[in-house]
Amino acid sequence: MTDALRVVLGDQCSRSIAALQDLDPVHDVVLMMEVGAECTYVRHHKQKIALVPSSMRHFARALAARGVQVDYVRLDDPDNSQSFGGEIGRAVERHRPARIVATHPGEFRVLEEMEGWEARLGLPVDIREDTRFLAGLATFRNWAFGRRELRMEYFYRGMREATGLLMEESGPAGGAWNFDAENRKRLPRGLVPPPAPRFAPDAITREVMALVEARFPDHFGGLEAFAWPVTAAEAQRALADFVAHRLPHFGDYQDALAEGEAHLFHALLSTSLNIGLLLPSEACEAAEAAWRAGTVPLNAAEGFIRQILGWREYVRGLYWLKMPAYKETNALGANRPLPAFYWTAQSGMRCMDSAIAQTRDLAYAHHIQRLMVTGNFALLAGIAPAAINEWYMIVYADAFEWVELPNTHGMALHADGGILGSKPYAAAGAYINRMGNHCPRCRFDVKASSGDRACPFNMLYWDFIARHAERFAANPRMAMPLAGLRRMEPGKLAAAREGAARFLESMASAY
Ligand code: FAD
Ligand code: DLZ
Repeated sequence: MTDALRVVLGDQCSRSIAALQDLDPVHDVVLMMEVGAECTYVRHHKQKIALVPSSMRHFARALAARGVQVDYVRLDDPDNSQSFGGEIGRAVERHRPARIVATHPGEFRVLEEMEGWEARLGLPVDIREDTRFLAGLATFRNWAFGRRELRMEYFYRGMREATGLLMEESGPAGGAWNFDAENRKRLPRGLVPPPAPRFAPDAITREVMALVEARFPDHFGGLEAFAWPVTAAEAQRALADFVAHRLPHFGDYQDALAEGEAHLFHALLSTSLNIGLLLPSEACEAAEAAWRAGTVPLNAAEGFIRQILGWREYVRGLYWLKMPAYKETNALGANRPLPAFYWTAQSGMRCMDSAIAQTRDLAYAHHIQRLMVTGNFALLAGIAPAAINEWYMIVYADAFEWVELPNTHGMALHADGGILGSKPYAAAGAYINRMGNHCPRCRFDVKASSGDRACPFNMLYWDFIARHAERFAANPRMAMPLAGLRRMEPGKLAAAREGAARFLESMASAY
């Protein structure tokens, strides 16, 4: 008889996952389930559907090689009920376990379901904390308790102190907590980012890819460029390659945009981190070690560690603190449907179309493309948060709701009314022009804010600031844009707003 049925979900492919920590290889069975419902609750990009089951199959094979009993349900098993609920029920019938052990999932809807298993199955269900994160949920809750504002920067400083990462006896390494001011360079002409390593699909991945093409042929995106790590060993190689070749410039060009350069000096590690092939502690420690060895500058190591120890941990804490109400907020009353060009990459705006086409081909875009291009456009145009959240959940291989939602809903759309960020990341075309190289070859004129060729970002920006001027008046961090609005000659503002209205109308007709 089985003692514990130990459930490992698709984003829990880590040797150290809590559900496996006291595993008894003789009496316990590990259950892994490929289920159709997880591929279609949002219609994920094909690369994400290939990535997760392929990583699951590799992980299950590694467990079995260590003598662990693994009950693995494949997507194409004829008896597969295609849902977690159905499969856990069938597994309980097969193994008659005394108890179920699981790890806290990454999405609220899955936790709700898991919390119902005990009553439904009549068995004790132990849902353990996900110890892969550097801040436990109670730690975040305690940090947040009684604070008027939940700013990432202060959370991050506490995490630096708690972990000792980039800390000296006297305080933060280099005498400052962050070096953001050094991290806003445009990519200079002639500096070519090194190619990122590609992990060619092996037989297991190719089999999953064929299954994806057969079962989900009309999901967004292509599989041709699939090159993600699917094992812990590959993720370690990806980390080592990043630290050696791209981390040295990561800080400097963290905010840059460049046409044809999909990853610049970014790490391409979010899929490995989010599905558990790589631990956040491993990534941070590798960056710190490179700085201490003198191979990367401090602004690069700190910039990278802040993304993981700071932002990644912070958004997860916020998600679990604020869900489920968080997802329902819509502070700016945005209600437009998603424009068709988010799928077709045919908006005519060069920065948008290249971010969307790259997303379709790679299931990846770097942070500035997500935040300042597609996110900024949605914010300015007033696209409904639910529609944009769904788009981000669908299109990126690294999308899991605990990390996607705060970034999209809070950071990009300001739909949470300022819980995550003290002001909206709203920018006109000048920002995109300053940080990137799309504008000179765009059919729109980045210098114009009215007229047929005016950059839509400019018209929409002024319309956005004017539309929300009353609300923003109470926010000292919006003083500059509001002063700009007041300085604007009334005829010019009216022309920009009329242009915005025309553009929004033309966009609506494309649905
Ligand atoms: P790098 O830029 O090299 O950063 C290194 C690592 O830091 C990343 O791998 C990631 O784990 C972490 N990181 C960086 N920024 C953030 C952040 N803001 N929040 C959390 N972790 C961060 N990230 C996801 O993992 N999944 C998502 O679904 C997701 N959706 C996003 C949606 C929007 C609108 C925005 C603005 C950001 C989103 N991000 C998301 C955060 C960030 O854009 C990605 O983590 C990053 O682009 C992944 O690429 P990389 O590994 O090359 O990251
Ligand atoms: C994303 C995903 C996909 C596409 N497929 C599976 C699957 O077949 N089985 C599984 O256990 N997990 C899958 N996942 C990841 C889950 O959606 C993820 O565990 C939840 O989103 C909770 O974070």
